[in-house]
Amino acid sequence: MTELAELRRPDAPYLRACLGLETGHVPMWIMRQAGRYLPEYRKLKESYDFLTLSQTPDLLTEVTLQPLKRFPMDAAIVFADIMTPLHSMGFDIDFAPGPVIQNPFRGPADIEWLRTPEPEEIAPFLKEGLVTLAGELPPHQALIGFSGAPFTLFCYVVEGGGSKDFMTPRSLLRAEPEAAETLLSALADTQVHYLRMQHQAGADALMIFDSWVGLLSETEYRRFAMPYVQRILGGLADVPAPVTYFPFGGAHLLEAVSELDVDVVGIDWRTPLSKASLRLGPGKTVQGNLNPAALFAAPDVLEREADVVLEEGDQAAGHVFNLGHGIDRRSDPDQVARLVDFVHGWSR
Ligand code: 1CP
Repeated sequence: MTELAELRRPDAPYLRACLGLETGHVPMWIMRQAGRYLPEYRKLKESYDFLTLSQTPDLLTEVTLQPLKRFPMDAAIVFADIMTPLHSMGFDIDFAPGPVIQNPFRGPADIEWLRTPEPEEIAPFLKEGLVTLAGELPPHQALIGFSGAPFTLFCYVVEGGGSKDFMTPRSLLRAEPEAAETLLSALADTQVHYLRMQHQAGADALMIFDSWVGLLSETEYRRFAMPYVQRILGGLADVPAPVTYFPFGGAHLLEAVSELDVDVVGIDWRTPLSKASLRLGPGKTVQGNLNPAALFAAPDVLEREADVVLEEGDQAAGHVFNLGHGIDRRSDPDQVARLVDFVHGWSR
């Protein structure tokens, strides 16, 4: 567990809420807050593709700060992707707009070229961007670094891109368990180096996205996903930064998730925060979980739905307000402005 005194920005409400401490207002940020719903992001996309934007220090810094220029968010999340560190493992990845892996991992033969990179080889452009960002953010705004969780990354690099059911990776776990384990371990070790680098460069908090664990039973989760998340957490044990774990679609896994040594658990919109918190047990802050669709509702309906989330979150050890998944690209920025005002003006 991280101590407040070890943090670089001990007064930032987001970081205090992660540790379950009192805050003047409920802190908030929005998953995918830098992205296509913002006209200024779409403008940059006319000149640069996603890889260039996310791999050029000045550009990734600018995009990270775009939402903070519009809205008084309590945290910035660095503009990268969960695929960003995988280039250094030997994967050839494009974006169209989701990730497309030219050389998917399909079995033992691919162990030949798979690499666990040295820490300094992983995304040096991101390190440079984080140093700049940490210098630019005021003390009350926190900087979040992130990675994918091994199982979710495994899904993409075995499938070769996005999928509804990721049947190829789920088959590989059974057909080639040893090769699958080698890949999962290499993914975990690379994320440890990558997350440590992000903290060292200036990230105040770290988040691990496990977007596809909803495909697994609890038994499968405990075998193929959870041990590798634990391997990452073990590798971060001496890093003084709150860690958030987001098992999207994982309501059926919360008892297992409660065993993870993380400060915050992200909850998607399907589970009320009070129920999630009871199942996670004491001492864990919850993050979430307004339905992203609520941003398309009339202002009074949006506020009513946000109020329910705030009341629910008030029953947990700590609450970081967020959407229950990434913001939809058709969302109206004015509705986001309204939401931030409402959350910051809400008092228990
Ligand atoms: O053309 C574009 O604008 C590219 C779209 C895009 C963006 C803006 C991609 C491709 N990635 C990103 C940035 C990104 N990805 C961030 C930035 C920080 C922020 O939140 O503002 C983050 C945190 C991610 C994380 C990410 N990427 C996840 C985990 C969260 C989740 O959504 O569940 C996943 C699964 C990805 C893979 C990915 N990258 C991009 C897309 C479109 C996808 C989904 C692909 C699919 O499954 O079909």
